[in-house]
Parts: sequence; structure tokens; C-alpha cells
Amino acid sequence: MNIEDKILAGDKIACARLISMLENNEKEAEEILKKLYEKTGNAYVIGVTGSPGAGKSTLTDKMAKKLREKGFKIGILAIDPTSPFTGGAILGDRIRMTDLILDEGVFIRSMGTRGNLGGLSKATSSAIKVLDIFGCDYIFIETVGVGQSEIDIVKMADTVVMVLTPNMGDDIQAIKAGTMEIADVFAINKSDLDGADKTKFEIEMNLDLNENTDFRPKVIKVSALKNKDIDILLDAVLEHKDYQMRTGNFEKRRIDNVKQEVLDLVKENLINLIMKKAVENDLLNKLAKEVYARKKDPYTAKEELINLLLN
Ligand SMILES: Nc1nc2c(ncn2[C@@H]2O[C@H](COP(=O)(O)OP(=O)(O)OP(=O)(O)O)[C@@H](O)[C@H]2O)c(=O)[nH]1
Ligand SMILES: [Mg+2]
Repeated sequence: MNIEDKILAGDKIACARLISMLENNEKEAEEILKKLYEKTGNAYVIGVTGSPGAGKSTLTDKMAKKLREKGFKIGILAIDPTSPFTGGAILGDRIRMTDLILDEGVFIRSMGTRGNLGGLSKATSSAIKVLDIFGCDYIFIETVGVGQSEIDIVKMADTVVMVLTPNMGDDIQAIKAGTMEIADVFAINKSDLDGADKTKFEIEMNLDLNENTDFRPKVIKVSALKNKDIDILLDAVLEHKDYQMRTGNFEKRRIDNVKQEVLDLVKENLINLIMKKAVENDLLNKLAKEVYARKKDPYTAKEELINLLLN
């Protein structure tokens, strides 16, 4: 059997292999995705984001288990830009889902920056496609932190769950400042500890200021550790899913994402083409020296490089 058929037959190893090939930017892998692309589009993607240690992995594990009980097939991608590890080296500290790993209906993988030649964002969007083809009904993408690269990644999700914890103090200010608007659902995790009501109150107050949006995110107190109120959180996710389906927002969001993806691919390809030609002719070196010596300006240099492609 070739790798395509294996993946369609539910072979996890083949799935992992194709993801690795995509991470290595292998042309053959892209060809496989081209052939199988029409089989994507069935999975619903849930982004889980929040500060380090907020309980994202524990929570993802509990949500995945609930969905497994209903017979759904699940994919989990743990994205960690600070981690050098990728693929098989996952099962360390950042993921606490050991028993799910043995479940044939669950695919788990962590993805770090190293070895991802085309960048983490591209690798993530490729991996989502592979898991979709593999037959996952729900795909979780866990991202640490709130930096721009994580935001770009979490935007690939259909629903974003922002995980907060009680007594975050200044952290909550940071969240307000930058990233509140990417959340579709807020999960106040660790609500077995004191202070969850206060955090919920603060988030609700902030949402009050934002009444001009047509969807108001739910704020749900949960405890991943105690497996408490996970159903309520999942209901809030599904409610957001229904809202999007009803209003056409789902389609709009996905089309916006495709636009971004295609443009990113074009950018990458053009740069590669220009670099290849510029290196062949030693042109980049020559131009850089000329710009340095003030014989030329950077803008003219840019035009000359672009002209390489056009001619
Ligand atoms: N008290 C309490 N502790 C929790 C809860 N959920 C998770 N934890 C603990 O918080 C710690 C971090 O949990 P993780 O699930 O690894 O958190 P994370 O956000 O995935 O962490 P990183 O991936 O490292 O950013 C662990 O020690 C968990 O046991 C909870 O609901 N209540
Ligand atoms: Mg984690």
C-alpha cells in the first residue's frame, strides 16, 4: 500500500510519516496533499491557547476524552515555538495525555521550530490537512503563550479557547491588551483554586465594553485536574460552532484563512525563486557591495532582483 492509502485506512504511522515529510518541505509530500486535498474539510479545528502552565494540555486531554466517548476521532497538535523537539520526541513535559496516545482513534504530535524548513505556521496547516484526511472529526491545536507567531497559528482554528487561571494578576492586563479579541470561548481553568469568580468577573467586564460585536464569548469556569464542567466548556465550543454555521462566519473565516495560506505559499515560492537566481548569478553579493559603496540604493537593487524573475 502507498502512503496515501495507508492514511485513508487509518494508519497512524503513515500519518506521522507524511507530516514529517511536509515538515522537511519534501516536494513529494506536497504532491500527495494535492491529490488528497478534496478529502479535507470535514474536521473542526479547536485552538487552545493561554499562558505557560495554564493547564492547556490537561484541558485538551479532558475535552478529547469526552469527544472520544461520543465516538469521534481526534487529532491533537501541540505547537511550541520554543521547543526544538518535533515528531517522536513529544512525550515529555508539555503534553500530559499519555493514555490517549495508545488510543487508535487519537493522533497526537508536538511540533517545534527546529527542522521545520518552511516555518511552524506552514507545518501546522499541513498537519491539520493530514489529520483531516486521516478522518479526525475534531483537531485540537495547543499553542503556548501569546506572541504573534502563536496568534497566526491559532487563527487557523475555527474556534479559539483561551485558557486563563485564577489570580493571574498582571497577566490579565497583558491578555486584555493584545489577545482578548481572538478568543471565542474563555475557560477559567483551575477553578478548584480560589479566585476563579474574580477572574470571570474581570473578563465579563471587559466583554461588556465590547458589546458591538455580534457574538459574545462565553466565560466558563472549569477544572481540568478534577475533570469538572468539561461538558459545559465543550457545549460552549459547539455553540460557537453552530453560531458560525448559522451566520456564514464559518465559511468567511475559512476563506480568509485560505487567502492567507495561498499568499504565504506564493511569498515563500517567489523568494526561493529569486534567491536561486540571485545565487546562481552571484547577483545578491554584487548588489549588496554596490549598495554598501553607495553606487546603488536598496530600492534599485530590489528592482533588479525582481526583474530577474520577470525576464
Ligand atoms: N489545581 C489545578 N491544577 C491544574 C489544573 N489543570 C492543570 N493543572 C496543573 O497545572 C500544571 C500545568 O498543566 P498543563 O496541562 O501542562 O499546562 P499547559 O498550559 O499545557 O502547560 P505548557 O504546555 O507547559 O504551557 C500541571 O501541574 C497540572 O496538573 C486544574 O484544573 N487545577
Ligand atoms: Mg501543554
